[in-house]
Amino acid sequence: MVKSKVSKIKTIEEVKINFAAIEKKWQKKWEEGKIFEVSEKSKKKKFYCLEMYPYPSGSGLHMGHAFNYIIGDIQARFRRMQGFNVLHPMGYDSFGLPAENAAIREGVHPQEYTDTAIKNYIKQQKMLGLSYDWTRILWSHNPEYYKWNQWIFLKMLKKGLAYRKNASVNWCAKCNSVLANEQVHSGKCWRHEDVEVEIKHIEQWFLKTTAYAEELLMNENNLDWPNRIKSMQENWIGRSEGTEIIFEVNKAKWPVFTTRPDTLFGVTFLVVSAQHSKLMELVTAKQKKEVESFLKKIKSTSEKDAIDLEKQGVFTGSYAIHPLTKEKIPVWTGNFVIADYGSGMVMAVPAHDQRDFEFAKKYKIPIKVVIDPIDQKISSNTLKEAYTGPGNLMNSEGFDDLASPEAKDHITKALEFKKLGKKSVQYKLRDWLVSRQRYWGTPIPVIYCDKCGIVPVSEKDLPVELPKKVKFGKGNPLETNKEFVNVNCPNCKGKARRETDTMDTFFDSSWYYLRYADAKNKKMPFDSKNAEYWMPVDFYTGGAEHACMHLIYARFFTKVLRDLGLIKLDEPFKKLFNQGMVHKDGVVMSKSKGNVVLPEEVSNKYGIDTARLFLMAIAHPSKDIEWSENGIDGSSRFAMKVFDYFNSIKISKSSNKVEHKINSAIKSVTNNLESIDYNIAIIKLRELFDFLSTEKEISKKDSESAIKMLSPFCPHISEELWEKIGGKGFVSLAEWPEADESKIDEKFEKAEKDLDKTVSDILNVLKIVKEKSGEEGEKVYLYVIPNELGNYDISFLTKRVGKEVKVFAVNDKKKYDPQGKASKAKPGKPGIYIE
Ligand code: ANZ
Ligand code: ZN
Ligand code: ZN
Repeated sequence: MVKSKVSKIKTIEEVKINFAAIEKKWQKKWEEGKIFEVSEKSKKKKFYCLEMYPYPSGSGLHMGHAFNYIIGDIQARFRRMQGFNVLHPMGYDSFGLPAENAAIREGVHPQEYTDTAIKNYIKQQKMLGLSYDWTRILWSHNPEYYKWNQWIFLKMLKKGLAYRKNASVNWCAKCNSVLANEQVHSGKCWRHEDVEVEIKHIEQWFLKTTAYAEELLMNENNLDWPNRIKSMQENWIGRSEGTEIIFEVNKAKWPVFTTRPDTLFGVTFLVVSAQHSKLMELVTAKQKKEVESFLKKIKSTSEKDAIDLEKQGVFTGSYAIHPLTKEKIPVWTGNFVIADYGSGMVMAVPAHDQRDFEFAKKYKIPIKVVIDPIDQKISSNTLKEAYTGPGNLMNSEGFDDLASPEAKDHITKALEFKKLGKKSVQYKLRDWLVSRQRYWGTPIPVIYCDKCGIVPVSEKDLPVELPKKVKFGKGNPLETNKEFVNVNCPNCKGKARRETDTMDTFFDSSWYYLRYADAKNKKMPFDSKNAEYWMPVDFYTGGAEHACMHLIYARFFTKVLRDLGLIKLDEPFKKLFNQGMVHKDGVVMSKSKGNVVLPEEVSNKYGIDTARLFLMAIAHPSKDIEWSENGIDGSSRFAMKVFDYFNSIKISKSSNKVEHKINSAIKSVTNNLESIDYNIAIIKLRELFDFLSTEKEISKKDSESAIKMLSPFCPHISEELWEKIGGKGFVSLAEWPEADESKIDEKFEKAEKDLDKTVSDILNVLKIVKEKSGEEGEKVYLYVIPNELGNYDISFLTKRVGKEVKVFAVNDKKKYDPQGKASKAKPGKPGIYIE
C-alpha cells in the first residue's frame, strides 16, 4: 500500500508533461466548438463578467496580470454552469503613451508596436484557459472602435457637455503633454516620479463631469462595491454644504463660500486666491508693487498641493464691507486659496479655523472669538490654536447664545432676507480635461475655421482616421502631417485647420463595456436592445488604483449615454471586485523588478490548472499573495491526487457517507463561489478529495459532481477527467450540481471528529502508561456505545495509533475488559484500556 503510493509520486514528472498536452487539446476543442460564444437571443438569464480593459504591454503578460483574469474566469465558468448566458469578453486599451514612447525610443511605429503586443497578449491569455467570447474582441486603435469615441464626443459637444476653455494645465515635460489632475501625484507625474509637474496656460477640451456631480455621489446608490472605493469616490467628488455670503468690495459684489456661516461675526479678513482672474481689480495702486512681487515669489502649483504649502499672502489695499456689521475688513491675497473652488475667495475666521489662525498670527491680523466652547474658556489674547469645534455663539450681535448648528441656519436666513447670501453646495470634482497633445489616441473630430470658428466634423465623415505618416520626436506628431492638418472648412469650404489634439485614453475605457454588447455594429456605438440585455456588468474585477479615474469616468459616460437616449441604465457596474497583487520574493511582480513568471513557463513546468488552483488557494483573492515554488508544488500534488483518484475509482454506488460528503461540498463550494471566497472553496475541494481517495466506490452522478466543482478552477484537467468517466459534452457547459439537503447528515462529521478525538486520547493514554510503568503499551482496547460501533474503523485506528487495536461494544458479553473500563464509555468518547 505505502509502497505503491511512493511509486505513484515518482510518475508525477510524466503526468506533468501530459498536462501541457491536455491544455492544448481542450483549448483547441473549446475554440472549435465555439462554446464560449454567446448571443443575446438566448432565453436564459444573463450574467456579464468583465475584467478591466487591459493595456497590452509590450513586455507581455505575467502571472501577476493573470491573477485578475483567472478570478473573472472562475466566476464566468461557474455562472455559465449555473445556467446563465454568460458574456465574458476581452479587448485592449491599446492607445496611449507607452506605444508612442516606444516609437520614439525604438523607431517602430506605435501601430506595429501595439499590434504585436496585442497578438502576444491574446496568445498568452489563451494559454491561461480563459473562457472568452473572442468574437467580440475590441482594441481602441481600431478605427471601427474610435469612430464611436468621435461620435460620442460630437454628441457631447452638441449638448454642451464637451467644451473648450483656456486653462492652467498640468504639464509633464517628459510626457511632453498635459496631465489630468488625477494624473498628478503629489506634484509629480504619475508615470514619471522624477518629474515636477509645471503649470501652463492653454486652450483645452473638457468634458463636463461636474454636470453629474450630484448623481455621481456614491452614497446615493446601493452598488455592491468595496466600501473603500465608495468613500474614495465620495471624497473625490467632495460634496460640501454651506452658505454663499456676499461681501461688497469697491462697490462690486464678491461672494465667498463657507461651511461655517455661524462664524460670520468672527471674520477679520478676506483672502482672494493668488490665481483669481480678477485679483488685480482689488489691488490698489499703493499695493501693486508688493502684490506683483508676491505673485512672482509663489510659483504656481497644482490645486491639491496648495493645501500643504506654507501659507503666505499680502494685503491688496482694498477693504470689504461685512454684510451684517458693515465693518471694514481688509482683503488679502494668499497662496492657499484655490482659484476654482467656491468663488476663489474666502472669509477668514482665525479664531475658529487653524489655517486662518496661522495666517493671522504671521501677519498680525486681529483674532476675534465668536464660538464659546462651553466647557472651557477661550479668549482672543490667549488662544494657542483655533477652536474648531461647536459651541454657543458670542460677540455675534442678535445671534449670541445660539448653538452653532442652529446659528448656521439663522444667520443664513438673515442673509437670505437681505439678499446677501444663500445656501450653496460645492463640489471638489472638476471637469475632465480630455485633450492631449499626443499622437497615439483618438483624433478630436473638430475643425477650426477663421470665419466659422469651431466646426464639428460631420457624422458621415467619421472616423477621422489617425494618419500613419507622422514624425515622432518633438511636440505633437500630428502637426507634422500637413495633409491631416490642412483641410477645408465643412461649412464655408474656406481654408481651415484640423484639431491635432487627441483624446485622453480614459475616454476609450469609459464605454468599452457597452461596445462588447454589440461589438460589430457599424451603424451605432451599440444597439440599445443588446446593451440593455447585457448591462449592467454583474461582476467587474480590476485593481483598486482605478477608484477615482476610470470608474468615475465610466459612470459619467453611462449617465450621459442614458441622457442621449442610447440606454436605460444609471450605473454600469453592479458588483466591483478589487483583486490583490501577486508578489514574488517579497515585492510586487513586475517587469521592472525583474521577478516575473510567465504563463508559458508555468504551463510547461506545472500546468496552468495547477497555477490557477495555487493562485486562488493561498488567500482570499482580494488579498496580496506571494508566488512560491513550494506552494505551487502543493497544488501540483493535489492535482495529481485528483488525477490518480479518477484513474483508480470504480463507478457503481455511493455510500451514505460519500453522498453526505459530496452534497455538503456542493453546498459550500456553491456559496463560496457566489461570495468570491475561492480560497475556502478550494479548502472544501481538498477535503472532499482527501476523503474520496480513501473510498473505493462512487456513483456516476457523484463523480460527475466532483469534477464539475473542480472545473471552474482547473478547467483543462476537469475536461479530461470528464471525458474519462464518460461525461456528456464539455464539463465547461455541464449543469452545476445542486446540493441534495436530504443527503447531508451531520452525524458523519460528528463521527469523524469523535474519531479524531479518540485517536488523540489513545495517544495520550499510551504516553501516560509509558511514563508510569516505563513500558510501551502493545494492545489498545476500546469500549464504545453500541450504536457507534460502525464509527470506529479498526484498520484506520491501527494505522493512526501504530498499535494493535480491538474495539468492543460496551454491552458485548464476550469483551476483554480486565479493569472495567467499559463503564467509562460515553457517547462519542469510548473507554480505553491498554496492555
Ligand atoms: C469660513 C470658515 C470658518 C471656514 C471656519 C471654515 C472654518 P470644504 O468643507 O472643503 O468645502 N474655502 C472656501 N473656498 C475656498 C477656496 N477656494 N480655497 C480654499 N479654501 C476655501 O471647505 C469649505 C471651507 O473652506 C470654507 O468654510 C472656507 O473656509 C474654505 F471656522 O469659511 B470656511
Ligand atoms: Zn510624465
Ligand atoms: Zn468656415
